Amino acid sequence: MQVDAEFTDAFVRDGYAISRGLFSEDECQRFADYFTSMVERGGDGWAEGAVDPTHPDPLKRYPRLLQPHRGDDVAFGFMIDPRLKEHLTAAAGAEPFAVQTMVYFKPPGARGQNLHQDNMYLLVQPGTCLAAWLALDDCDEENGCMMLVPQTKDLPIMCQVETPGLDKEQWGNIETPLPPGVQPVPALMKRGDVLFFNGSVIHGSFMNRSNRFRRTLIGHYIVAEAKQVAKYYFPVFRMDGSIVDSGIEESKTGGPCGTYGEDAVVLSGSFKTWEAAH
Ligand SMILES: O=C(O)CCC(=O)C(=O)O
Repeated sequence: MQVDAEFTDAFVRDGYAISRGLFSEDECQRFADYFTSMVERGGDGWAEGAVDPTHPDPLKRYPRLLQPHRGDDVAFGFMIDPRLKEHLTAAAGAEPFAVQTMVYFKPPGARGQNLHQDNMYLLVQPGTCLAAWLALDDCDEENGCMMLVPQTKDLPIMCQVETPGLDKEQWGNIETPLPPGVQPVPALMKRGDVLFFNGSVIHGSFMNRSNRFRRTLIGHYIVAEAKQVAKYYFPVFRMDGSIVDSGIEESKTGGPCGTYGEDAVVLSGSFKTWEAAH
């Protein structure tokens, strides 16, 4: 498959790019039905926490599914889909390795995801991680589409800040601050579009204020030159589905994080890894 030069140019320029209509309506309907049935019958062991069908919080009725590819063929097939492989390879310049799948349901009324950088969790070194975010429903600002922050593709991991009250609309009270003068932009997507972005890009999503679901199937990858990734992401897979059993070690620490100085980002504090915090 030939990857559009416009896609690659946009990814290299911005650290993110959307490939329109990469998956068909039918494929998306099948994924949406398959994973919605999975969570509605209890998550098959992949749900984050117990599924509580009567809970007032929509995210407890429809929690996200984490790492279903570790036992589910549909999720595994998505993760190593050749269309994703081609786009990721074009974007990163070399074929990456696959480490994660996730399904978000984001039903009506669900809170969004705080602004963050994915490499704060994956801790890929050297290089970064990559995400492929497939829209299983049309996404817009009303149902809480992804929000991307321009000019953040080369940032180090930034120190997160407390924002009291954020958890009314998002998952918690801590978020990655925006560079001075820069605002997040909405990623307006149709079902079947795939958003690709690197692990430095600050992104998140706001509340779903519509009466529509906003479901997504996500794959996470690490660049070819990576030598370390956080423990949670093992096993690491090649894009042909085989396991990588040497050459990539566990990242151990959080290390320094950045703050916005007068003219440049200053590396100062240190952040706690997700694994250390849980
Ligand atoms: O789908 C969302 O709202 C957030 C997803 C996200 O932050 C991610 O894939 O890293």
